[in-house]
Amino acid sequence: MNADSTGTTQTHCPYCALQCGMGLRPEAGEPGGLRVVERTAFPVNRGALCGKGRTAPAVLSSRVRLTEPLIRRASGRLEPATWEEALDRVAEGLAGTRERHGADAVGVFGGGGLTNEKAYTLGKFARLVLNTSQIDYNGRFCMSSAAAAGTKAFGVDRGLPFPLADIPRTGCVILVGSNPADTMPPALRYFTELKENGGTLIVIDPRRTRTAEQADLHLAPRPGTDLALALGLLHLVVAEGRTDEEFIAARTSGWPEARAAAMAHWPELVERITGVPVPQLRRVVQMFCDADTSMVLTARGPEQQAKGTDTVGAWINLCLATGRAGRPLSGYGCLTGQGNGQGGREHGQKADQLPGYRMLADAAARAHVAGVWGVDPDSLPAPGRSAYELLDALGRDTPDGVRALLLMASNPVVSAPRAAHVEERMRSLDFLAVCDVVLSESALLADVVLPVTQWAEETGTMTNLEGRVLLRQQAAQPPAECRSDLVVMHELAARLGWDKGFPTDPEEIFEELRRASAGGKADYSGITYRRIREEDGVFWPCPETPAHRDGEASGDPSADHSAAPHPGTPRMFLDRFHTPDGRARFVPVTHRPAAEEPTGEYPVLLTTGRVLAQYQSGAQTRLVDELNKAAPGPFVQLHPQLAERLGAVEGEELAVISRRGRAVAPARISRDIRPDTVFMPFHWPGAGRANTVTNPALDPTSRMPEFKVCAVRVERVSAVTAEAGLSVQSAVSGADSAVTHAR
Ligand SMILES: Nc1nc2c(c(=O)[nH]1)N[C@H]1C(S)=C(S)[C@@H](COP(=O)(O)OP(=O)(O)OC[C@H]3O[C@@H](n4cnc5c(=O)[nH]c(N)nc54)[C@H](O)[C@@H]3O)O[C@H]1N2
Ligand SMILES: Nc1nc2c(c(=O)[nH]1)N[C@H]1C(S)=C(S)[C@@H](COP(=O)(O)OP(=O)(O)OC[C@H]3O[C@@H](n4cnc5c(=O)[nH]c(N)nc54)[C@H](O)[C@@H]3O)O[C@H]1N2
Ligand code: SF4
Ligand SMILES: [Mo]
Repeated sequence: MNADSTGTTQTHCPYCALQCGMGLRPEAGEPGGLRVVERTAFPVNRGALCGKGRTAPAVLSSRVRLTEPLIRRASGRLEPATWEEALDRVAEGLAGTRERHGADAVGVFGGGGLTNEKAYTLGKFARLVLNTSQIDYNGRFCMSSAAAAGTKAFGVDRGLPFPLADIPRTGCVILVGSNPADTMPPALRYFTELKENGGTLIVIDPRRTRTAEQADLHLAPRPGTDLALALGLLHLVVAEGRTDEEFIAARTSGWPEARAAAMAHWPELVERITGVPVPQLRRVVQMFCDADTSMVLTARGPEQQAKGTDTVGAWINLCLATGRAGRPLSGYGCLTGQGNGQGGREHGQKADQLPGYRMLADAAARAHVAGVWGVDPDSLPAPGRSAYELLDALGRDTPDGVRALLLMASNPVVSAPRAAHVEERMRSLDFLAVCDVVLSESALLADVVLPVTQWAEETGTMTNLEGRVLLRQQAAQPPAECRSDLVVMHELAARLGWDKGFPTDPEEIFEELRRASAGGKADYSGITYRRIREEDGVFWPCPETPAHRDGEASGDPSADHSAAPHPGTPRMFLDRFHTPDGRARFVPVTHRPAAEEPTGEYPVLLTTGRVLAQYQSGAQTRLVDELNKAAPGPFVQLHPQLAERLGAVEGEELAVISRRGRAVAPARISRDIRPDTVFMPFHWPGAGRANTVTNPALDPTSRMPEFKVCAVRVERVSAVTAEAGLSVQSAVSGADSAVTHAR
């Protein structure tokens, strides 16, 4: 296949957006028949892997892996079937719904873990074969707020506009709601090197995480108040004369309005809203502005809020006002999450987008992509609903209801907000088809389940959190009855009247993607599989230079071979931003409360997130013994003060109850969290499913749900007393001082 002389294939981890490089070598007796070998030459992780990456081959040979198609029979059970029968059934299910209720009654839900080739093909499949507008994907739950804010301010959304390797060389980094010690362990090195080089690290998180432990300064705001915090910092920047007027005049627009909005956020007011004392706010401004260069990096903490777009906008404003953007070693970046969190949002599985980060509502974009696809631009559907809105519309018996769904690479029964409602919507579908590698909680609801090949069994490109396009290379043979998502789409397209246009060879698809993306914001046209192999990845935008194209494709002697291929763009915005006038745009924003604030009935805040040893809905990592030992199940992290008021002891079952439902998990008592807040990881289904409780309130721009804050009541399962609810109130009133001064 792709192995070198030692039998090792260079590839990448199946999980997060760091996309750590690894080598895989066949070896009998190893889990999955593959030994994981260090790939020290790959610059992002230099050989380091976290436990999830190291154990990933075990999922290849897991006993509970799907190895044959399943169809729900008259018995009501999922039973084995042939591929022919299963594909016929899916084609019938989708086409039948369309005939009865129209094209928009058929929905598609994709995933940010899909390769670029798959994400591209899925978007094309939805728009052409199904002709539906109803496609979106789980990336909406991930980085859509940062994407929206980045697009507003800079004119383009690339998570990090610089390589991770720049981090240790800057002067100060503010890490907002990001816990790389658990979510991207090999990347923690960049922050420890920053400190070794004399730089400072500030972490903003309502919990004292393992990342916060590394910080020179840790701020623990109330969940959902990051917008006020950023505005308060900008107020101080202005008040203390730390703005960079030259930069503002030369490279930005909209400062007066943004400045006026920030000035309404007095430090004392911000202290009241966030619980962060004014001296700490001043200290942040000092550390950030004293450094010659500095960065703000956000992750899901501030982004997964019903005001996530404005919140990220406020942090970007802070960078712009202080001249910390569009300059070497300074800037704003978002640490994207899923394996292809970046590429997955660029090539057309998002409700409003076409490949190359073109917009579906833009006539010129439609014309370009329709040209590549060989169809009439008018035949392309309009933009559709966002992820939660799509899930909420499933099975609805209304003219705009979505009655059949093709689900590829997501497990919303565990990972969507207000999950019991989403599960109920999925159960009421006329037809559900799921492509997965395991029988996930969502696949269990399906009428047809198609078993697909996994990362190490197939080739395709991924774009990591730096915008670096990478090549995952096939290193193993899949089980006989597993097929690639690309084959599934090819076969379904053929059954639905599209003999052409849906190839199964990833490189052939990538060649088409290059053309479709050419001239778009995320321009991949200068990138080839060969270049990625030779250069350890290529950063987009990377347009194809004419001479390069002619010379390569035709060997035409008249072509100008002196022009080198475009080198790719590791660092963006150094000369100009991606807006029409080249200036970054300040966006005026003001603070507003979370969609749910604490009340007498629901006096505590719930926030949710991740633990080191489990990945997302856990569908894959819950199959690995080593990971289950490290993280066996859900828990409720709470402060001793809150535990004492509840009378709760370590390990006892607690119920966390919101207006949407109730989750039960053991108490984990810790001083590392604010007393007014509890934390639950969201990796498990069943009684401990955190998303039973979470709030689907959406950000008006990004349509991101508010995973990071909702109001709850916490009760002991064994001894629910009327008193408990009351005494919790007094526990939370002293919350700010307890967490900010405890250490
Ligand atoms: N082990 C592991 N690693 C992963 C994943 C995984 O599931 N498991 N998933 C991958 C994916 S898809 C993603 S998106 C990334 C996510 O990576 P991160 O964003 O680092 O992960 P989270 O745990 O969701 O949230 C980060 C922190 O935000 C804090 N937080 C909660 N509420 C607030 C708030 O209101 N304000 C602020 N400032 N902080 C808050 C939480 O306490 C948490 O420590 O991780 C990727 N890596
Ligand atoms: N409460 C709360 N909820 C959250 C979050 C939070 O912080 N708090 N975070 C949100 C975020 S950031 C994210 S990204 C989502 C993620 O949540 P999900 O979308 O549920 O993500 P995964 O668990 O990775 O689901 C991927 C599924 O696809 C399968 N799969 C893997 N690779 C492939 C492939 O190549 N093809 C196919 N067909 N299937 C494949 C896996 O086996 C798995 O079943 O969760 C969101 N939910
Ligand atoms: S940090 Fe992310 S990419 Fe790297 S090994 Fe762990 S899960 Fe895989
Ligand atoms: Mo994510």
